[in-house]
Amino acid sequence: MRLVILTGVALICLSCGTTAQAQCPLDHFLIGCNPDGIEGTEDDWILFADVSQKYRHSGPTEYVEWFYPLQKSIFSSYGYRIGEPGFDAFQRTTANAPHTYDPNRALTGEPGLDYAVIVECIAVSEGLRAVHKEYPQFTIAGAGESFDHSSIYALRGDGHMHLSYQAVDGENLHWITYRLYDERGLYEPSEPFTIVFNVEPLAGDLLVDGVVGLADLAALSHHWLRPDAARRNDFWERADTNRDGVVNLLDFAHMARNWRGPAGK
Ligand SMILES: [Ca+2]
Ligand SMILES: [Ca+2]
Repeated sequence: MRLVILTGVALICLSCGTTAQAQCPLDHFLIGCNPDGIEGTEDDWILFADVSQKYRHSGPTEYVEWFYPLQKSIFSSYGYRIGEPGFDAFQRTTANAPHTYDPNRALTGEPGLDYAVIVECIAVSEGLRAVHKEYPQFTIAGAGESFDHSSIYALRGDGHMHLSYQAVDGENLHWITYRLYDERGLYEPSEPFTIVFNVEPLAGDLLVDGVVGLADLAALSHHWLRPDAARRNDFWERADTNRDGVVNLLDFAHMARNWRGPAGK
């Protein structure tokens, strides 16, 4: 049933006009710069992805789960799938597209000319892939693989794009981690951001791989006492384990409980 619903919304989305695509019912990550939204601060030229919609369609009501459940499809290869989240970009010209309109976070200049934002996969679980079914078609299935969002933006005159996430099973933890960088060098790279599928990772498994270890502790220290954990940054990429807005000793305790993985592992 869910596959049918998602296929339906995908068709609705494909039929949207450029300005109406901001109303696309599928989840999208918004590419932008200046994450604090305040001009004249040190993050003005740093890329980021606003992930406010991450896991919006994770259950019967919005934001029920902290992962996307993959649904059995009609395809035998990589048979478990979901058609979101896609990517889009903040823009400064169409004020009646409130989801993407944010002049303070929109990139400056022309995509593909002044900047070239590359979406690079830096980690992906075995048996998961991201597929762009529309032109130009591509598949991301390994660390180091990437696509040029700005060239797609320039090609279509629109940064709105969809991805299909496909896995070989619908039970095990799967993940993909991206970062953004500007091939032209105008903007500085983003921090990594991860999408997880099928099950929620252990609390404290911040560099998601199913085990809580030293790399996760380093990630926690990076976010330590950082304020403003919120949906738009996925609660600092899950460092705020209890989603109370701050990364502190409580979150460390949750991580420590899972240290070196679940009992017996
Ligand atoms: Ca880990
Ligand atoms: Ca917390």
